[in-house]
Amino acid sequence: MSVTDHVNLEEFMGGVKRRNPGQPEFVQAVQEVAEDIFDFIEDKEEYHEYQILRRIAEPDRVVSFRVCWEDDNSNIRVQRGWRVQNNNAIGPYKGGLRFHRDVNESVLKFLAFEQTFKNSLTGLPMGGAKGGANFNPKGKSDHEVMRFCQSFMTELFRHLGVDTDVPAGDIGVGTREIGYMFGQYKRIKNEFTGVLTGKGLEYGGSLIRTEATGYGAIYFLQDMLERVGNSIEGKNCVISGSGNVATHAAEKINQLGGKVLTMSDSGGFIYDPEGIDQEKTDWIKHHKTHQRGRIADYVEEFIGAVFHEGKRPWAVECDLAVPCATQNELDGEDAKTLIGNGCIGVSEGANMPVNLDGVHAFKAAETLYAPGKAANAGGVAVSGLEMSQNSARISWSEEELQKLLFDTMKGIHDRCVEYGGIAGSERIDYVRGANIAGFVKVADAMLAYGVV
Ligand code: NDP
Ligand code: 2IT
Repeated sequence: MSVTDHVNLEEFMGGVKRRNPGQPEFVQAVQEVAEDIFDFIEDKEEYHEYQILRRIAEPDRVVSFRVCWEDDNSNIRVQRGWRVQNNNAIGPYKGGLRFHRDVNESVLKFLAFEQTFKNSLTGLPMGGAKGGANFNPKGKSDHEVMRFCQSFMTELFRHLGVDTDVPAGDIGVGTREIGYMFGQYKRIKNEFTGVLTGKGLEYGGSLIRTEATGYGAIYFLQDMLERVGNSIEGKNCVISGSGNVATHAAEKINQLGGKVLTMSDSGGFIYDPEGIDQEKTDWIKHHKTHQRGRIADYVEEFIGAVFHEGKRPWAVECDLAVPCATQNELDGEDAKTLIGNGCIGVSEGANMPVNLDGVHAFKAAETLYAPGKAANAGGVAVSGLEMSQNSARISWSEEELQKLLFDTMKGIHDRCVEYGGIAGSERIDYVRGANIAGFVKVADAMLAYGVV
């Protein structure tokens, strides 16, 4: 067989597994995309000849580096940092930075791969990247976090640039960390540019960037429900996580007349039968983001709520589920439990929170199921708008940005509908729609460049 002969899905995935040993998250993300793309490109010779999917599944570059810093007790600490620049066919590399104990190359490669399709779906000119470090911010003082961020940026800066690579936040990286990293970049380069997004409003940040991912995930859920004549009004919703994405998803569910029953963190979940309304959501935001507390403390504050230690919320009866914590937090059994309990809609605020068995279960049950690369793209879309505002040295009003976010999510929904139609049915396969719509733009740009 010559290298240009068509390989089938199994042969392709065999190669991906062989070339990426010990990287299960990356293999999983590629598998989920390849299942749809192989079918789509079957009769499209150019994509085969130019090995487009094979090339997208091989990052342009993976940079890894040592990050040394000194803790408050004068101990020298050593962490590993990475930037995975997956693909820049349609724009500068763009994607978040994650600081979490469990970060490794596999996790960042899967996130950078997903980001490539997600950024393409937004319609904005952004390539895909992700980075981070195996640094655990929990229990660290502000000064420890600052010293870590400065050391991290002292190496990372040489790989960045407004037209090269523009990072942002993700798990464990919020406005505080972006501030420390932006300050260090500015100091090293003697240059004030929009090289990071998610910045504070005082130094070039965009209004509604903080809210964008969670709001966007709920707009997408609303779009899917509206298409079948339904809505969020009066629905019970189960949410996981209690960080940036989860709290803003909860806020939007409340605004649209739904009821939020659960939130979680790595310690367990809280169930509040009265509903986590706006006031309670504000308390969680403050407690988790500013006081850096635990979700378990909620039950001390709000009577009637129960904390389930070490558990995830998927067995709570609901109409809608919005996983907003981390990858593989909802498996096939959880999906079946949700379906059995009458859940009709799932929107992924997190990246790849549902494992492959779960994806297959939702597809088989005809659940309205939106994959993260479509549903959580509102965050990076507003990051793209932050880049535009920084380049033009202007700032748009909240009203303008809210409308842009709303319209962007609708645009992504409509592109998924365009590519995700199921023959002989009114239904939409949103996973397939997102994978193909995201792929086509990147693939066609790559074809235009020839072999590079
Ligand atoms: P935050 O750091 O603000 O919050 C993360 C939340 O998830 C916390 O409640 C955290 O609990 C929980 N969590 C993290 N890791 C685990 C784990 N291993 N097991 C159980 N719970 C866990 O992050 P974000 O809200 O920004 O990110 C959440 C998800 O959304 C991620 O998948 C991220 O990639 C995705 N995303 C984020 C975007 C953004 O704009 N921020 C954009 C698009 C997607 P604890 O406090 O105990 O660690
Ligand atoms: O997963 C994601 O899309 C993000 N963490 C946001 C990336 C960004 O560049 O705003």
